[in-house]
Amino acid sequence: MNSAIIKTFFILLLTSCYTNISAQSKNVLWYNKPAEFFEESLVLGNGKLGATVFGGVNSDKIYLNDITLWSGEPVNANMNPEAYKNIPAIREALQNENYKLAEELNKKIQGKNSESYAPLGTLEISNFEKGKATNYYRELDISNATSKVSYELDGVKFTREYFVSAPDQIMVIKLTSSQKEALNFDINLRSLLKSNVEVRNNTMMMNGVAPIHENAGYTVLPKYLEVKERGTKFTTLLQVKNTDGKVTSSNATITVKNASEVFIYVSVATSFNGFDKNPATEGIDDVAMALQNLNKAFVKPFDRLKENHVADYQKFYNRVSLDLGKTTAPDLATDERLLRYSDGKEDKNLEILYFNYGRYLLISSSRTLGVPANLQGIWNPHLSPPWSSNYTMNINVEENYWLAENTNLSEMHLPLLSFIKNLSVTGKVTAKTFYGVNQGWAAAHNSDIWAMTNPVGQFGKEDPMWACWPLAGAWLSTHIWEHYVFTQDAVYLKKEGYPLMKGAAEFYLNWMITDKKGNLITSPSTSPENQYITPDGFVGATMYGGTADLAMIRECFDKTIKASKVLNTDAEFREKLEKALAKLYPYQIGKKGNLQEWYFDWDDKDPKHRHQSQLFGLFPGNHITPLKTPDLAEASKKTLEIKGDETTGWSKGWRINLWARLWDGNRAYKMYRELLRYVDPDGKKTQTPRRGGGTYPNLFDAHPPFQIDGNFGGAAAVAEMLLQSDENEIRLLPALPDAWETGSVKGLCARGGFEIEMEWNNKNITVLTISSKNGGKTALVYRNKKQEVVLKKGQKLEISW
Ligand code: FUC
Repeated sequence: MNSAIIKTFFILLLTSCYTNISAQSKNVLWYNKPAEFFEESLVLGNGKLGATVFGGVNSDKIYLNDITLWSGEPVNANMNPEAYKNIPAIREALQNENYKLAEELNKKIQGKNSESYAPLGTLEISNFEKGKATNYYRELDISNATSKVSYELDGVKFTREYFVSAPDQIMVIKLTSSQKEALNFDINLRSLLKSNVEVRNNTMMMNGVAPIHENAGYTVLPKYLEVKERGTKFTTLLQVKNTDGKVTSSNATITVKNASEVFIYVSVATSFNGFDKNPATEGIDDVAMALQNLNKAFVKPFDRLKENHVADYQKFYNRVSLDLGKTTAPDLATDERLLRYSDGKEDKNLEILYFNYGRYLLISSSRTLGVPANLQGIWNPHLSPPWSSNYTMNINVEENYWLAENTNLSEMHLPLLSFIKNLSVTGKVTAKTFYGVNQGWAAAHNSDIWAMTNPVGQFGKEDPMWACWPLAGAWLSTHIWEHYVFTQDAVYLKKEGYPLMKGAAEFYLNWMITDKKGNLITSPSTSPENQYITPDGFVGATMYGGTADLAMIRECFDKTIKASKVLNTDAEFREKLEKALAKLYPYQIGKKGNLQEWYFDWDDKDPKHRHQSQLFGLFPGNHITPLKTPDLAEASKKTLEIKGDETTGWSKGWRINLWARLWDGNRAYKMYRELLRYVDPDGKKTQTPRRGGGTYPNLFDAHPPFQIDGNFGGAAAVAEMLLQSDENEIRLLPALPDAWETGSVKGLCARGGFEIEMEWNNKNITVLTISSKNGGKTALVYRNKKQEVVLKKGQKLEISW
């Protein structure tokens, strides 16, 4: 062998080793069989069009979604105009400590339930060659947001590549065969909704309409599919480009024969034209929109579309990178990897993959203004999805956005922020008609694409424990402040953000009443989805002065005060908020040393309940900290101990953040590992099923069922373990677990408009770089050292410790 050949041999050997190493990846989910269940599929999205790829051999199924396709039409916020007249009677019952009566009366403060996120359709590619494939491989590469399938059938290698592009608003699938003219397949489209499919000039068109649906509580009514001339229309267009072979069509099928390379282009549009526009009479022309996107994309070659897509995606994704040092985990398919990890084995890159996957999911599901990522992001195959796949605002929709700012995805926060603006419009009516408050706006437990803000419960039919809760405005207003404080975008704060914050604060200022001791409290009040037991044994939810209400109001007022100072405005209003803050019923520590959830030290019906809203001030709020309020931090810790660690996916995501804020890295890490515990797909029947809160084979969060909030909460928690900040300081590695003793991270954001890059070894920071978006001052805190830094706009500073 001459030396050139030897050199090539070693390069090839090295490359193959490298491929194996990189397969145990921080960026690739891969499998050696097609998905059978939804929770095994791989998802793609451009923040509007979502695709769920199964990658089957004989037949490939791809669920399609459009984030703007929901049942219903603009909400009539004035649906229960006299509900507020019941508030005095509820308050009186509560004042007389008649909780049973208060609970009954609270049902009068209810309106309709939310609308439901609709499944758009299924694209199916059915191969003529049937048989058993060998060398099957399926992957999702989240470093470029592209999925691939390859396999061999009778000695012929088939490949498919899929992506959903944001810049070109198109889904593209490339199919190839290694042997010339071996591609033979049919393409079909179908929908669970009322729809029609036809093919003209080899272009397939599916038109349909989402139902008008008065959801009686997460169930499908028989009337659901009966549509007249109302509801959101949708169009899916599909066109095939081939370099050889033949494309023919019948009524509803496109057939490809004897081709070697084929490209399928899919565009989708709906008539949704904003939360307050009737999608039937004032809607966008969905046919024209889908056609325009298809035509524009179709003339572009695959490689160019892919280049545009990858560049656009990586602009966001590449902002952050995380490394956790040496790992010895073997090269396994992602489902096996997750199983192995669930058995307690080390796999640091899987921990990073989950973090990266959270960022991937947010970039892929949150890019449509006014329409935030819903309970399933954008990926929903069900006609009647769990909890209507709506916006649950007592935790879930907010948790979706916990990673937006700190993992450098500020733009992805905008769909939620613009949605808050919509809520403030219907919320003005809700404030008046349900709560009798003529100032500001209010929002309650659920919402939907129509920005409904009314308390749900189908006008008195459902339990106040979850239906009656008007605190969403307070919670959401803190997202506005977070956006400002991370980006330092004072123009946004002034023009859009602050008026919304002020509106939320005005509502609560006027909603609160004085208790018998002169403190400000809410009444009636509930604590999200939890129930108390009174000393005489009554189990209920309605009471006064719930800790969670007051914690959210504290944050809302505090942040509104800060915003008014930044903008140097509303001094008088600010003073009112300051006075109110000083009068709020203070936190109470219960007999068990816990942070009391109820006004009184009552027992919980379920002491291990998944919600922990009384800890709001610790996270996502920040008025409880181990330094500023050590007693309250200790009581929060006790509360978490009492609750234990076994809980649903989103709840684990929250608790990891809470432990991180208590600076207990090892406990946070323990729970992070539990969040990544393998859960069987919902429909899978095994002898010893693995169920509970955790992670499905496709790394989707298992509540169970699938909810995306746990993915986002878990990813946010990783950032929270590495970096915490407020308006004045940045705390470095505040909750670093022993398992992450060596590592580096780049691109995490801190409040004040800073970005951090750092390396650590043996749990000690070795190098740190801080840069500033807008110029400003902060203090870097690491262990017991504190260092002030002042940076100019765009300045970068390297600091050694
Ligand atoms: C809240 C939670 C449930 C579920 C639902 C979508 O009601 O209590 O666990 O996550 O939202």
